[in-house]
Amino acid sequence: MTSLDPISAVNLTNCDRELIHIPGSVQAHGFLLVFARSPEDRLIVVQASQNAAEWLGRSIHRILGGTCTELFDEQLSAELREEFHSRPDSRSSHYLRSIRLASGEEMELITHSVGDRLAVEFERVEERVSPERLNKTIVNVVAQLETIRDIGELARTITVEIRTLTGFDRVLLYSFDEEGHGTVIAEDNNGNLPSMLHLRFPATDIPKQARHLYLLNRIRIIPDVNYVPSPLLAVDSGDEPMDMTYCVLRSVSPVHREYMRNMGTAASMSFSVVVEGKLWGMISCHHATALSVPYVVRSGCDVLTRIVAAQISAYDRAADFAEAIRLKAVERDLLTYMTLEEKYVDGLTNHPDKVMALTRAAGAAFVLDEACLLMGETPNEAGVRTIADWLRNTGQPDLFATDHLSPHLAAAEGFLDTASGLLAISLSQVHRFQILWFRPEIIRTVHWAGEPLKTVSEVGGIVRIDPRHSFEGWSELVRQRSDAWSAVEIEAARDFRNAMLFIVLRRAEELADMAA
Ligand code: BLA
Repeated sequence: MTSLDPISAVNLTNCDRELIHIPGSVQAHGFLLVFARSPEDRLIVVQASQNAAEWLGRSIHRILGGTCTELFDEQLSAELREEFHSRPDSRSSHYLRSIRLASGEEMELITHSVGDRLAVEFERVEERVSPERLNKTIVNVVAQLETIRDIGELARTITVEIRTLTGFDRVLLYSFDEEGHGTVIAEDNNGNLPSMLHLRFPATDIPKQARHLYLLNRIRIIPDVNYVPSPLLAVDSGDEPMDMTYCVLRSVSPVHREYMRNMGTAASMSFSVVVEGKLWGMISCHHATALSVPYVVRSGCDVLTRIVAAQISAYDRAADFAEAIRLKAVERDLLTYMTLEEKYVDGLTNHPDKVMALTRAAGAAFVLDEACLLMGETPNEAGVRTIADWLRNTGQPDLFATDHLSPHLAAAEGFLDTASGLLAISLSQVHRFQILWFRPEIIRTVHWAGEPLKTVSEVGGIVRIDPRHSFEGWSELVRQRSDAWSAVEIEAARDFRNAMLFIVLRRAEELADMAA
């Protein structure tokens, strides 16, 4: 069996390498059987978690290599054979039904297939939930959607509904920024665990491979962080341990278990909020003591999460669309002014407010061969020239955008109050014609949950990775950055550049015609 010891990993990059999809063990609230089909269409157990022996009351040696009918009745064996036929390589788990073991224990069966194998997970049933209650919550959320107008309100609603449905102490909606850092944007909490609202968590708290896995399998449950993992055993010692991406019982990374204990949470459950194919955020539920939630309730929460994701996508699109239309009108006005003037540049310089409005900038500058025209809040002429020369002389693209200019150009540290952010277009490599838009520095205070970078520690020359111990608030001032340019604003600059190229070219042709 594969055994990985993530605690001895060396740095935060290695943290991304832990093979969390093949932990080689399961959590203790159930057991796993992996079946292959014999040529006679019999189901043979090729891998099993060791704890199957206790649940089934027979030795693991009699389970491994045995057939389905030796373990279960004919009806269940037939149903599992049918699963094999109807869901080849299913890539998502599927609820079959509940059964009662010989011990009298009730288990829910969840299946999925990977390649030519069928994984059957047996999960202990702790609680029955009435379909009416589930139905009521879903109908309630959908009804509220009609009146909810923004992400904040939507986020608050979903955390309240999921907490009511599941009984967790704390439910958070956690959204990721471009760099993968997360902010808690909504919370519903009964007071047993501290509030995390508005706190920020570093991207390293959920490493890359975990984010990838959470895109494939959108529900993660850890009913009791203090469980004893049960190893997965195979009939054939050369067999690869099962890929558990789609397993509900997949054993948890030891680093993450330590993290949960440091956080004071004994149970957790997460749902991935996937917007336009990307992990936009997570709904994260915590409990101070062990807590399990039945499969049907988890599926209900998953449906709610998908509704929320679709709604977020709709809000984003509607907002982008409205902004794009607004900027298109500004662009149209500018182009009209240009065509009305004999010297088209006058059409722009006579309307500085419109030029700045095109990208929602605080200042702008035109650099045309020797001329330099400034409008709004900009660096002085020498400063603008320094920036424009740097763009031109270092081969920057014809469209350049940053909300953090100083790491690109050290001299920009002298103009933070006007040019922490820069959006620039260049029209021609031959004649110099650049338009630069500027945004000032916005100093922001970011409230982290604990100091973010203290995850690698060295004790007696041994470097080890620590999930954070401290979740006490810790503030950081973010400097030298402006408000970010949105994709719509950057597109407006690109469209404007294309339209201007067309006008400039037409003017040149007209002049040539007149001269001929
Ligand atoms: C997984 N980390 C996770 C998960 C969450 C977080 C939500 C998903 C599993 C779950 O639901 O418990 C992090 N949980 C948070 C955050 C909040 C929260 C930020 O509630 C905010 C309120 N973690 C580390 C370091 C490593 C690490 C340093 O801090 C690696 C060295 C790893 N986190 C880690 C791994 C997983 C994880 C490997 C995947 C666990 C798994 O699915 O097996």
